[in-house]
Amino acid sequence: MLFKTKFMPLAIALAFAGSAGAQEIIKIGHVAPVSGPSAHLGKDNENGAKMAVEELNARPFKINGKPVKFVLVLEDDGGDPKQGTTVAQKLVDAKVNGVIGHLNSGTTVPASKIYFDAGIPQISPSATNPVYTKQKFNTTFRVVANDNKLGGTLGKYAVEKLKAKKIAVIDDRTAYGQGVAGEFVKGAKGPGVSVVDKQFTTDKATDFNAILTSIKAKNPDLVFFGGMDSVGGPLLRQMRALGIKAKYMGGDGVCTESLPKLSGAADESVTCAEAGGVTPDLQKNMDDFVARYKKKYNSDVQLYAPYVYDAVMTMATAMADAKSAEPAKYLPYLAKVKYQGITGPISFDQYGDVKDGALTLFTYTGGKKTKMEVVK
Ligand code: ABU
Repeated sequence: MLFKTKFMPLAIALAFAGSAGAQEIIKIGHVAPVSGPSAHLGKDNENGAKMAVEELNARPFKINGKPVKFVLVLEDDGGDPKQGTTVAQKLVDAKVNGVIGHLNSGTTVPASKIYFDAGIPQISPSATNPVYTKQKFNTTFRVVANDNKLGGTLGKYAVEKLKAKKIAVIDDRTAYGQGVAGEFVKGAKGPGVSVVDKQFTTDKATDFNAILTSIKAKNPDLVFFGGMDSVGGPLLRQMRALGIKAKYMGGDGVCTESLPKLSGAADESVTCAEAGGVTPDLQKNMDDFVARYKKKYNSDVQLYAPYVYDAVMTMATAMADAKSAEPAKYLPYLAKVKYQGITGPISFDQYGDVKDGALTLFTYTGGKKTKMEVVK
């Protein structure tokens, strides 16, 4: 549109119109729980998205030869499935070009139907329940390994490396906790290995005395917990207070920088896994990201901020490949994207799962999360 008036010469009007046309605004929705028990993890995810968008705008990033401006539309799902669908609809109504989120499987899966119906591409940086990408929605992608790999590998590790024989399993009955615990049990097979107790809690529980008393009576040598650190931390604290000396294992939901503070007992007896793996050749890039994050936010990366950062960059790369940020136009390019991220090379299989998803095993030493090994 031209705004030539008697007060504006034609040359200036053309320059004005040209620059206005050049600055396309691309809205990226980001959803995570920034309230509730997992707010510290939601904030971590949000920070990763902000870093990516600031860096893209600073370049500036070009699509079809023109600099574009990315704007984040931030939503809080509180980790609640119902709130998750409400904010998903809000993002659709806001006409976002794509969505990064949600954090929890329990919110990501129901929200994915809303994005699919609207044709909006979604990349989850952290939801690991396999169902998310198995719904025949062409809009669902994730940049982390799923619970088949995560739970299965942890189960094998418990038996083969930690030599666990009597195993107790607790889960929080969420899509994630129940799923990862189930996969752990499938992986924890071996001569003389048995699951001696299975207990359930919720993602809001604070008192585990009853279930831990039952577990203590079975004298397990390893306790696996499927759930997030806000429950897994106090659970570990109460385990130790009750005199349960068993090794403690959890999935990515407990594998956070906050576990020592939340449990007061995170040490070498704890094994957990992140659903991604940074190989030694990429470690420097990751270390640089972690340092930049610390400088900017004056706090440590909790868990998935680097994966969120990579998810945004992957989406932007697909837009550049497609020469368009229109969802229908860049979606096929996202399905075949190749992006070299700080967390590793990102491309997707036929379901939208990251190809060759790795995971990383951690323990805790001196109150710090300590990397043990990357498992491909
Ligand atoms: N993957 C652990 C945290 C998110 C989730 O899947 O619920």
